[in-house]
Amino acid sequence: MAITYELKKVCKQTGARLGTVHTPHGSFDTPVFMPVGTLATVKTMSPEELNEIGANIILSNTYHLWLRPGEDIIKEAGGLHQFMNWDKPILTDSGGFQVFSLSDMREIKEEGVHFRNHISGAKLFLSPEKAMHIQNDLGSDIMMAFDECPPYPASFEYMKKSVERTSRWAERCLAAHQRPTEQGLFGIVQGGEYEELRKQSARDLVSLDFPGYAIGGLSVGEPKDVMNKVLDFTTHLLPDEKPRYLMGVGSPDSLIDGAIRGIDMFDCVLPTRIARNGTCMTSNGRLVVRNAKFARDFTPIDENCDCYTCRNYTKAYIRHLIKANETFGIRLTTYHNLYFLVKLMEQVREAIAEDRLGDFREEFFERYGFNKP
Ligand code: PRF
Ligand code: ZN
Repeated sequence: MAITYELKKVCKQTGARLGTVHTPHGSFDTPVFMPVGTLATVKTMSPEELNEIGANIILSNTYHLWLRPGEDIIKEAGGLHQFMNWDKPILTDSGGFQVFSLSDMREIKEEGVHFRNHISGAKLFLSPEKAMHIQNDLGSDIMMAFDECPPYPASFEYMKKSVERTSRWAERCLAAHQRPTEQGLFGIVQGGEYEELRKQSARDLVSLDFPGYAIGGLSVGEPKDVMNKVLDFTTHLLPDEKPRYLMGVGSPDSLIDGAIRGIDMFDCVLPTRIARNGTCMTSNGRLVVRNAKFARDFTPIDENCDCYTCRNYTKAYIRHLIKANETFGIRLTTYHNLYFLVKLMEQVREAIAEDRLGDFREEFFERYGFNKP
């Protein structure tokens, strides 16, 4: 099996899991946050910098790499790891979600999804078989099944049909997967906010025995308490001996609340995206470094951070760079935000090891400002 999960400890205070996932390109400890490298690069960061930050797995996207440069070129380069010079684990999303979020004019059929290229407008078709073929060519350590992520809110009737189709697609993904000993394929549980449908989806997928499971269809516009409720009734439907991945979630509070609900893996564009418009995550909450009030602030973004950015540069300087459209500015904020989340997950793992993640949550939320009305 390409992917194995080792459960090391469960936090007595919260039920959060401490574990390690083993892949053909090495292991990573969980709970983990995966930086997003959509187009075979985590925007503005070199692999050396990602290593220095402490990132041990990154995510990339089937859909984007299929459109450019094309999976054939990446295969010819020796696979995605070689192509982008990253030798640690890579997870690729299947393209399902990206088709639904980037493309208007799409038609969902049993065989797959017809849609238009979000760049050129050309007609395209993606199916479970095609998504597997592309991910096999990319050579990622963890591949994702081709699923449908319906918008929020969706009716029970629509969601039921969608969940059943996603289960049939999952079966087709397993059948089409050509390299099961080199690459692990994760199933994706859907079902929106409906407990009955999450149960049905989990039951279908667990019976197919994937090496890991994702929870999809969350963080699509629903309130936070809906997401937490869905996690409360979904994670325990999944086998304890497999990793669980909450897709597209990366705000600090959701990472902690997800871990408490038994999630092991997370990814999100949030830290890198907000960095590019000058917003930083700090131990005291979000900080917009572009703000005029920092024009003469010669202190670091976060006094409590020991990242490269905070050890060497001031808010006034970073603000100047970003306002002047100097690339170095967004490199500095991107570095800091990724470091912040990677360090946060290290602290979460330490707290689980010491049975005090509940206390850690209280302290973190208080400082970050989540407890304020
Ligand atoms: N499915 C897939 N990728 C995803 C999602 C999903 O539901 C989400 C939902 N937040 C993010 N990325 N395949
Ligand atoms: Zn920093």
